[in-house]
Amino acid sequence: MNDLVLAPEVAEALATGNPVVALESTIIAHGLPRPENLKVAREIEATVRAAGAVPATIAVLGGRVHVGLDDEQLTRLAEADGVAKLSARDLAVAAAKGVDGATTVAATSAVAAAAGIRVFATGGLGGVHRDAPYDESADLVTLARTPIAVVCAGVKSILDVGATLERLETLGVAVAGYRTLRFPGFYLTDSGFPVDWSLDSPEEAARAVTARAAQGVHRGALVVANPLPADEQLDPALHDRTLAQGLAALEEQGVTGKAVTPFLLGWFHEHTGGASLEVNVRIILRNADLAARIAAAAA
Ligand code: PSU
Ligand code: MN
Repeated sequence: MNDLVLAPEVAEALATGNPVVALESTIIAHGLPRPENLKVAREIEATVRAAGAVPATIAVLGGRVHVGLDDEQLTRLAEADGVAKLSARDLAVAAAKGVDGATTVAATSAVAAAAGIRVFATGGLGGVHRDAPYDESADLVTLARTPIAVVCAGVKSILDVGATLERLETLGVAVAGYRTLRFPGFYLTDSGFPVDWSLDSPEEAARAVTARAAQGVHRGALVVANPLPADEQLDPALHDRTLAQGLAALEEQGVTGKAVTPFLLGWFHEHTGGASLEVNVRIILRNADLAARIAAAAA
């Protein structure tokens, strides 16, 4: 067995074939401001439970990879300073160093699949950034080789969405809209790009999850892109203005590498009078609910 620390409830659900939903921790430690982050982390877990699945928030504590956290561990992650942002490639070094770290979509999906979890909920995927020098999230290549269904609101709208969709196609990551043929734009309902498929119920999405395993052909992820209703999205004019200013500030302040995404999300949260935070929380809770329904239907 892998050296993963499974919470008792998660181990029990996996052993008995009950539904489990993996949740990432970078959202908590780096994507949302304190103190809302802890409140939201608890709400996400409660949402998964209410829809009939066991939540498994994934994070690294003292170097060990945890699948499912208790409230004390969740609090530590949300409140501690110096929690590292860990992609899949960082997990082994983090173990050697014995550090605390939050897992990105890449790390979370890799750990979840290793633990036997088939469904994962997040906010928005990483992807290809808009500006040179070239910056592409490891979320994309990791999803290419990780058999998991990821429920998200598309890719973050701070990215080059068209380029990211092209990369997902090249990498062989399956993409379907949830009840839509428009690819969602995270804060925005519609990114402006179409998708080839829609999955129209939790049961249909669950059939895709089980068919992939039964076929044994495609090793990559299935992205289930769940848009916000149009009346709940961030005002598109406010979005575009804030993004333009955030990208300019990024360059001015010389922010690069893995600090880019947290910087831009923080920029939105500070410059939209709380509106982007509210939208971000709604996105995550809606995705947690849908993921739990898919996991329950697949169980
Ligand atoms: N979605 C959110 N908030 C986040 C992220 C996604 O609503 O904070 C995180 C995810 O963990 C994702 C990461 O994997 O941002 C992408 O970071 P990067 O672009 O450095 O790969
Ligand atoms: Mn990057």
